[in-house]
Amino acid sequence: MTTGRELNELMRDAASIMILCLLAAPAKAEWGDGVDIYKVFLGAYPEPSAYYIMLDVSEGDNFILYSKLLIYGRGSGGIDDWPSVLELYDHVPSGHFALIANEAVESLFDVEADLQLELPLRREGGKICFEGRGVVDCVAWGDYDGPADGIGTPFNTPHPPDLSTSILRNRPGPVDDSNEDFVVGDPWPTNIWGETGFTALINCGDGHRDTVEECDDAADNSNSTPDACRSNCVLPSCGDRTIDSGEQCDDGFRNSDSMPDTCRADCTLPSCGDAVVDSGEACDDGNTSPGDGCAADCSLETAPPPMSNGGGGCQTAAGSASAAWALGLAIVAARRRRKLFSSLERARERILRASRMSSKP
Ligand SMILES: [Ca+2]
Ligand SMILES: [Ca+2]
Ligand SMILES: [Ca+2]
Ligand SMILES: [Ca+2]
Repeated sequence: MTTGRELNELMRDAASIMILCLLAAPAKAEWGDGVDIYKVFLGAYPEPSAYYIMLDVSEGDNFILYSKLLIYGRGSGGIDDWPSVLELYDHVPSGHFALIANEAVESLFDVEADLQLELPLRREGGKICFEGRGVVDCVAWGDYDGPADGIGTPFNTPHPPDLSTSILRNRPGPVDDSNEDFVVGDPWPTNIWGETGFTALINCGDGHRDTVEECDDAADNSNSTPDACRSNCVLPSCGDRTIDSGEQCDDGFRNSDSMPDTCRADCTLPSCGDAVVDSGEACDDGNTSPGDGCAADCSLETAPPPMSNGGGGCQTAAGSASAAWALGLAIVAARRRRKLFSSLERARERILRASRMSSKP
């Protein structure tokens, strides 16, 4: 016999199970753990030190408070035998991911991490275990050769996972064998808000020119080799701090058309005639024409060039230059006169003041 109270409890339990089923992905219930390492990312082509771990909270509640991640290296001896410990302190509602990522991931994928990953992960091989409320879930990969309990055969062993791919939970699981429990996955990280990061540059460096890339020469991509495809898969250019063909200099953002003695914005060396007074130049009027007060070699001109005319009474270029020089001289003379006048005025005032004082009784 089922009493009314028992019936109520049964119905409540059934409702709870239904809610859980709605919140959780269907396959997750088979794992039973509640929390799984869902995805591990060990670097991208354009950013080999972009690392993240995604945890999947399939059931239970606000779990990761007081939980931790143990991050191992190769495991076969030395310091790698001792895991780095990352304390987890946040709440993650059921049915969400937690993104534990470093800054390189945040900037590469333009996504916010839920928790900062300050420790590097070892791409060649390693092991990560989640430990919380008695639950342990581990993944190992590559050349990891430490204790096999809980991980069986490391994923992709003995080779490291390819850059720009992830180690992704193979549903349904687990059988506690990393090579069975995980498959090659996509690189995209998702945080607790359900925001998935993306970058068009994810395959820069694979040697294949993807649609968003200007070039891709795989290992030959370089930020320091002249004329090489750059590490972010853009073509070499003036302003990228490497002197390429057709460039005399390249100081990147320091290239300037106003600072003396700097590489110019078009990657030419500073010179006489570039309108900036550089070392060894007394003037630079932006041309290399003589006869305008600043000579072709950027020295000051002190005498007018010879006057001449074209024979028909028209002014020649030399005549124009001569006129320009004469105008310059006239301006200088006027300034000098003004200066002389004001100093004469001041002297006169001083004399007047002195005579007034001396005339006092
Ligand atoms: Ca590419
Ligand atoms: Ca350049
Ligand atoms: Ca100059
Ligand atoms: Ca000149």
